[in-house]
Amino acid sequence: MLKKVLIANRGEIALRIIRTCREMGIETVAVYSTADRDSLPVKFADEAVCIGPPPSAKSYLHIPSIIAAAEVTGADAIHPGYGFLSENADFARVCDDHDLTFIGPRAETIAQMGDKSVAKETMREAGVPVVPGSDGAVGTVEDGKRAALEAGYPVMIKASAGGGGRGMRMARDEGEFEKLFVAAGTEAENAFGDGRLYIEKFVEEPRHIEIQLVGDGQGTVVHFGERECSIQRRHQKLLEEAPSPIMDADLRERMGQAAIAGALEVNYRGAGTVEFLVDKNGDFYFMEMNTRIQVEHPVTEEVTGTDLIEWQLRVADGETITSGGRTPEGWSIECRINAEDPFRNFSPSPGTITAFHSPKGRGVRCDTHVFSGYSVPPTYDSMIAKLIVREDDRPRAIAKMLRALDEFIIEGVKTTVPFHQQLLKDPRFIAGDFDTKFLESFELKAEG
Ligand code: MV4
Repeated sequence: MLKKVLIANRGEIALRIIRTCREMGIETVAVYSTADRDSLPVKFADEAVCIGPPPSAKSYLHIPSIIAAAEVTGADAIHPGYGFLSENADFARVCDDHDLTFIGPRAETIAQMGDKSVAKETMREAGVPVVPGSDGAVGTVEDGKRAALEAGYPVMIKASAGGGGRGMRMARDEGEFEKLFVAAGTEAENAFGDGRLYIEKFVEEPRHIEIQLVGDGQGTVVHFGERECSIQRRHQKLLEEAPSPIMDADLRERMGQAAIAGALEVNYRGAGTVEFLVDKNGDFYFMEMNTRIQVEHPVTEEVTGTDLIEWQLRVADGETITSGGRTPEGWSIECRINAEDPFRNFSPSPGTITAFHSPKGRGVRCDTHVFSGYSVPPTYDSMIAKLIVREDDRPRAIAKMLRALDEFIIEGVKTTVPFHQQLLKDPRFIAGDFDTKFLESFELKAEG
């Protein structure tokens, strides 16, 4: 069994991982930048090692410091959390080279899924539905135009090295294709040092629905149902729920089996998420695979009664999966509470939190590293808490979330709490009638 795990992350996810390790009797090592010296992960871990100054490149992304911290503390594994090094294949390889267990997929799998055109081809070979378009990356503008004509306009031009909406263009017709193709290629080259592009048909007003799975790397992959993630703003999720309002048992079974088939194609080990676009007709298409634990994993934990961090630790340690996944029961919603001003275009609002009280009560969970007196550093992402509720059905979950949001006391910084309060009262949201474009037309009312 794993004896000591180093957590190469900060904030709520570092705390979340420490908690499960504690429950499993695994010792923990926190690493921290000087900006996080007084943080809860540093207090709650068995040991803590400072790895550098605030900028991520010199601390949470600095591989030599993290490996050194693991070696001096005698850790035998590293959990990367989400963001930072969690989907960095080189880091996973360096861990292997130092006989440290990387808690995640094999380095090769991370690299394969990180290249979005390779990931798509891999899924296609496994029989997973993919959006019609080019076979992998296209070499030239001419090849791109040919693929676009064949798929039919409008099309998406996507960067192989991209993902999460970066380096993406939509072309309405052949007339504008070349300039958008060149622009996307230049942007991808500058952002990722890799200008390769692939083409696919544009899916109109899709929903973003993702399947949570866990594989043991020994031939077994199980799924834990879906999460509805269509409530996004500029590719940042703000609210997630499980199940999806559009899901039925048949669609869940087909999407779940597709996700499992894709993961088995790479003999997947670890927790992973297969993201799908779902169109108006209920047809679904592979979009991307995330090879990490995700921010929104708690809604799946709540409706399936599963500790997904525990599963990550178990399969990383070589345990085989002997029982199936779980079918969701009841309803769970997560609101991301960010230190941002929703009335000022969600601009960051770092600073000291002078008063903090989190909502409580039956079916209420608040994953946060914040306490009264905590200073939100300007250096990292602005998420300060995840408020998660669980109830028997969606109307009750919405009512519980509104009650819980009302209990939040956060003074000193602006937060996304008022945004969520208005969203949860929107008739279209309440009806479950929304897609990934919903927030573009959602009008926040001034606070009265
Ligand atoms: C698409 C699409 C429509 N058609 N692909 C955005 C993030 C990246 N993972 C893929 N994305 C999209 N790909 C085709 N062929 C629309 C989006 C998209 C989107 C997807 C999920 C959630 C929010 C989104 C917001 C805008 C565009």
